[in-house]
Amino acid sequence: MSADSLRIGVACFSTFGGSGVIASEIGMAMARRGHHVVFFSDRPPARLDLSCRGISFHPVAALNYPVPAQSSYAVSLAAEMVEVARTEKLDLLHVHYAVPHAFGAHLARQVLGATAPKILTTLHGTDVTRIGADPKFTSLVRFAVLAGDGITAPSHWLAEEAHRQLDLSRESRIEVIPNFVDTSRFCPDAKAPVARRVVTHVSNFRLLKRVEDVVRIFARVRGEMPAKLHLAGDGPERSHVEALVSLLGLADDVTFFGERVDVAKILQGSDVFLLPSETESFGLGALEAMACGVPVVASNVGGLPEVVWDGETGFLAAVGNIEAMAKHVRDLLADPDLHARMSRAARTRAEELFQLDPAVDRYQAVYRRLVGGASHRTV
Ligand code: GMT
Repeated sequence: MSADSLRIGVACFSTFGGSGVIASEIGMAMARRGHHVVFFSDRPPARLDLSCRGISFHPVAALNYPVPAQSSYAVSLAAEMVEVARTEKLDLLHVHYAVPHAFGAHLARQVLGATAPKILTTLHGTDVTRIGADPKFTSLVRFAVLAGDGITAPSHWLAEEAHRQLDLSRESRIEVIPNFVDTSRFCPDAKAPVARRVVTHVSNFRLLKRVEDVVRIFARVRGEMPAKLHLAGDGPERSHVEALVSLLGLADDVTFFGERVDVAKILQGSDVFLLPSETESFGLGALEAMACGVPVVASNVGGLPEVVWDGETGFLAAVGNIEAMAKHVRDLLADPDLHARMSRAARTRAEELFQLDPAVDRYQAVYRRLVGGASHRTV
């Protein structure tokens, strides 16, 4: 390690969601730049490559005592952070998703006192729009977010929402660092056959993703032309979605891939990406699809308009407007010129605005600023 290398702790979810992907990608990129990066999670995050030099992983173990009836993850996380911060002399803790990670980091910092690392909190979405917006939790989330030294968000929309929902004063600066994609891994597959008419959706199958809308949109498309639907991911709504697929007689044309690490390969085999979510702070899956040259049809909510350009890299429609989204998908599948134009525009936009390295440069600059003594109140 060189003298200006940082020692960074990262707390994130291990699941397939976008926050864990972004945390893993930033951590691996920091390690490639010579920083020492320690990950904290219940198990290794799905897309984290532990063979990367400079990366280590510390499992957050549950309390090994039967009295606390429910898991106390924030307490276990804080305990792990305290131990590792002392042994590894961490400069900074970067926590992804405020709950419970910002709480764990704050608790660790109280214990560590003067030698404590700085804390950067990256808000991701429902930590603000669901948990933070719940009156019972607003004050706690606000407290945890403000207790750190820096705050980032992946879209202007989420930064605004955080100010509003958490009642943050304008002195608390939230830096917007858009999510990003590795365009060398997520790229069009030149060898893929054309006009396969494959529609794809990737998510964690939570209610807010409206995966049933995906199936109903596909049913309307399939009623007018041969097409296939590829569904990747897993989550609480999966059994309902499977039941709907059977009910609509679509089983022969729908494939459930489950949770997959090779998302790029699934996207490369797609013609249209569907994301009809009820809310989305950014929509990382949409960006990954665009990088693969796949136009996106999505709902016009949250940070999605900052990612998908309506009419250029795909189409946006009101939440729940199944008819409009089905029409957009049909137009894309039926018109090779339109599809080729939007495919090129999607790839170009991903390359021009959402590359990995410039985003990591910005995170690195924030790290250095915080370790140098700045905070969200002073920048
Ligand atoms: O906030 C969530 O519901 C979970 C989170 C995740 O771990 O995937 O998703 C959010 O963060 C992603 C990465 O920044 C964004 O791409 C997603 O749009 C965002 N989800 C929501 O806002 C619903």
